[in-house]
Amino acid sequence: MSLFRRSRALLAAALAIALAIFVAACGDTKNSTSSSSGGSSGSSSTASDSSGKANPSAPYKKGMTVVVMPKQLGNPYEETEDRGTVEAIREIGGSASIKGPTDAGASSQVPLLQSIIQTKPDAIVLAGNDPNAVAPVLKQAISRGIGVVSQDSDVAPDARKVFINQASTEQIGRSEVDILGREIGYRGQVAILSATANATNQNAWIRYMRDELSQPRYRGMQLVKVAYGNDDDQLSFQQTQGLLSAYPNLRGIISPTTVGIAAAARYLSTSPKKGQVRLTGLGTPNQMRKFIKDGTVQEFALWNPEDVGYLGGYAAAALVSGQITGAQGETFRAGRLGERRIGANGEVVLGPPTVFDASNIDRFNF
Ligand code: RAM
Repeated sequence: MSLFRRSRALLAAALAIALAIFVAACGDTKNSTSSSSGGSSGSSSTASDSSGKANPSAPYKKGMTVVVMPKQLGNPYEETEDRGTVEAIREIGGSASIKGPTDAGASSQVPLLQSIIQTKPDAIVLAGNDPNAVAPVLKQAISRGIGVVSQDSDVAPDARKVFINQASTEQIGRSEVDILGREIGYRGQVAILSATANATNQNAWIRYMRDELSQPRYRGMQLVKVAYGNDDDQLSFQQTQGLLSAYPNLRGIISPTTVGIAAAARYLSTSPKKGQVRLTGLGTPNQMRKFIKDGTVQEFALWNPEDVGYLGGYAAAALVSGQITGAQGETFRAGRLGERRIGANGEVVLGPPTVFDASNIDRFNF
């Protein structure tokens, strides 16, 4: 009898422990579920939903909170882009805040992301400064039910659900070389003035630039240097000066960064090499207008940064609401940009870039 009682007591204790473990496990699951889809009326599919099923007609989650992170604060391009994300989230009735580092260094976003995760937003939309440095913290965010979308500059594909690419990576890279080639008659030394050495977007474009330069049409052009201005105005200015003094025969520079091309144009505009050393790349019309007007630059390209961010905002809203999971072929509504489709590797492409020159620059204001 006493043995029986003891066994019952042991059994009860074992059951209590098992129950406690079960409840604790349920508690975790519940927390992560509610932070991603709580309040959603209808769908239970989210970015972290292992069932992977999207419900395109699910309503937007009510009271959605989104954190938008640029590569760095204070860059007019990034500010315009982030404005677009905030606008999209507001349109669907959510709220968005912008948090970012003051420099575009590889790991400058990591501590910020760590503290953002603690506040449990529904989604994080970021332009990555490095594909890998931010990956562990973003994976942690995903595992806690936070929807992660990269825009402008991608992160490792398993550290986000969707990537908003401004235009085809290949088209951007090849067309920059094509523009410069035409301007210098396909002959002479050329250099690239990039952003940081880790930037996913610039590095991807540069890979296509190198490939384009290896085509027979460019055999008279030699790429002598890839310099890095770290998306810092002063450093980009100094790097331009350095390129011109190290390569006196330099014929052209491609700067695939809005910070770099504006700084390089400012340097060239007062240099005796103005007009001789051709400069092209990716710039904002507002920053480049005066250099087009004074003849320092003939042509450069870009997309509308606000639209990149706006598309990123709608992708985040669709992800959080279970309308998409990030799988190829899924579609979502993107406000004034219409319906958009997710391509391979979770990528959504905004559209072709615009080339700006003296004939059209005054039609743009960003
Ligand atoms: C800079 C940033 C940004 C890039 C543009 C073209 O503002 O590096 O990531 O997309 O240039």
